[in-house]
Amino acid sequence: MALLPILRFPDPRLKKVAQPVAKIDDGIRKLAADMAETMYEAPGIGLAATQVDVHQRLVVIDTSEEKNDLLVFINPTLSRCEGQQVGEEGCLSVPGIYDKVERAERVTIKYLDLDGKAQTMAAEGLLAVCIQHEIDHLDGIVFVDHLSQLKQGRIKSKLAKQARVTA
Ligand code: K1U
Ligand code: ZN
Repeated sequence: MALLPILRFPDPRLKKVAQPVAKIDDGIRKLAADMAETMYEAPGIGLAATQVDVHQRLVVIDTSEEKNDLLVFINPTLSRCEGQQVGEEGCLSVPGIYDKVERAERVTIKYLDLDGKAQTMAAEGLLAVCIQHEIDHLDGIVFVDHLSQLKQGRIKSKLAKQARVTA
């Protein structure tokens, strides 16, 4: 397995729309394993292929306390969204920035698993938020895109300052 570099906002590659995975082969299985290792090491509760500069529709998530419940979603789609929740979000591509985003409270997701089998899952709470956040990444959307222009400007300045200090 390998740790993959994570793109940082406002890298324009985070805006690319990912393409559906055409064939689930050993390359895709290795990508999923490398993404899971990268997510656990970060640490984070989710990671989309877009964030590691692979523009295919693949997401890994683990919102469990024990970090022992890895979910891999290939070609995920939201078939149902219900209710509303507002929660604080972070992003491995926007380090050190957290803000409130409105999301659906409950979602139903359709996807392929690593054996290429079609699956359906219902989720609520943090898992539902994380699923929506990761599918946004596949569509080229970062959580800060949900914030006001004023907040986005402040975040860009803060990240640029951080980058100068660490350079
Ligand atoms: O997509 C990503 O960048 C991962 C992101 C997922 C996410 C977090 C919070 C709300 C919605 C989506 C993260 O994992 S940020 C890091 C984080 O939330 C976390 C890190 C360590 C322990 C627990 C959470
Ligand atoms: Zn993110």
